[in-house]
Amino acid sequence: MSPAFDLVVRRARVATASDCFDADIGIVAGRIAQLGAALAPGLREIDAAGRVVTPGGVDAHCHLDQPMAPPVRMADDFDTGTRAAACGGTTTVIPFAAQHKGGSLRDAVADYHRRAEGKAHVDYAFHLIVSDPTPQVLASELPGLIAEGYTSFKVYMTYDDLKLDDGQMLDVLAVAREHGAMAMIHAENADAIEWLTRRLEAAGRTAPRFHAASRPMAVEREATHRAISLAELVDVPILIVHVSGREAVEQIRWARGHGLSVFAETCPQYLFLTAADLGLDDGYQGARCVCSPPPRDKANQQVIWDGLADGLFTVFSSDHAPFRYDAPEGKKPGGQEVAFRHIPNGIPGIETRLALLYSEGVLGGRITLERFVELSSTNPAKAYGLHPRKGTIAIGSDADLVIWDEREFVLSNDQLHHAVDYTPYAGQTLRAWPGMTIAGGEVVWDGRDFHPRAGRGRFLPCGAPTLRPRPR
Ligand code: DUC
Ligand code: ZN
Ligand code: ZN
Repeated sequence: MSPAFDLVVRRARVATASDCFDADIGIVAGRIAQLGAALAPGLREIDAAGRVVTPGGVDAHCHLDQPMAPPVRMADDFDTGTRAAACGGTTTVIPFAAQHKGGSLRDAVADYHRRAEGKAHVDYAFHLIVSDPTPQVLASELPGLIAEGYTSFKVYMTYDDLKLDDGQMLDVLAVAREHGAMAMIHAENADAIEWLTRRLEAAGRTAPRFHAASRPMAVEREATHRAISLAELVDVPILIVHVSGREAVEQIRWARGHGLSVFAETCPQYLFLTAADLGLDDGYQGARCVCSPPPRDKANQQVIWDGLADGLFTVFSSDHAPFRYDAPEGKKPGGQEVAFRHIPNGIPGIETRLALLYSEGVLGGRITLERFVELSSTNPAKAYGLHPRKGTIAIGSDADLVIWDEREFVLSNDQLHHAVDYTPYAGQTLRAWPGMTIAGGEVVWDGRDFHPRAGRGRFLPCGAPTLRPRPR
């Protein structure tokens, strides 16, 4: 008799967003076919030996091979980026197909498919970035793409080449409402940043550490409140991405208190880094941690932890934006140590996201295991229309699983699989790491080695968001 399953993961301590229970997991054709005690034999058997097994992570905010203005280039493409994702326990990524001002959104999507095709090691979907909402984009391209499975898009309130004004924001939010898409908002006030940056530059303050001074919390707070107000006018849910600290958190709590559907995302840099990581003097090393919004201080880290624990945050993403430090296409554009306004924004984190949150959040006693799963896998899958195929351990879901090894070690960049020459978290003591990652029923990471199969990762068209606002 042939085995009942292709693979059985035995003696798992299964964790979902709602429960933890002991079970064997039977897998057939890349999907979970059965959960139960003493399942029939599989062609292959893996003994979890009572270790925690979570759904594979869904990293709903990462940037891979996103076109940049030369000489700057992202270090990770779909090969190295999804390799790193898999080794860190993430089995679904959602990077961004970005429209250029003056360009077509459809062309951006076609170009991004070419960049991903045949390279991804884990499944992927695309968010759109809308930077030029022309009448054609609003009336035709965006609604058409939403209907085809690109059901979320990001808009920026800062960055000259991406930012929308308030009228344009209202226009795209109206499209999100009419066609049931999720709007993700980068909330920082562009004019205020420009004004502060010019003042700093006039005073000769151009070292990386002044990046933080050019984007204080008031800049994020004002834009967060404005985004909330614009969404209220249109009567549409929004998701504020990469929330960095108290001031934006207070705006989101205010909105929720007024019954508005405002979802929120935060990222590891706001839990583990502070503005001091941008430098205490005028040295250039701090360029490694230049990202926007910038990391704040210890007190704000605590505010973010509180929001993760109490339900304020919906989603925990990496905002992986990979640039090499010592490289002319990276943090030293053209080989130069440049003024902070010219440093490419972003830090790597696709591989370390889950282990950081599991170590300090779950094992540090700050959040429950169920909440860890909800923030890092279930909610992102729901927010972007991939649940229940992704984001849970249930019969019929894709067999994307992480078996956790709980052990203490000090992180260094040589352990990682991205193509970046540093991690901002080097030296951090971690208490767990994925001992195995299974994607679509295949072992992609066994705790020591990565098992590549070109083209394993498939493109996932997304459905409508199924996230529901938390009761007040
Ligand atoms: N900020 C962004 O908005 N995106 C990429 C990286 C960053 O720092
Ligand atoms: Zn952003
Ligand atoms: Zn980003």
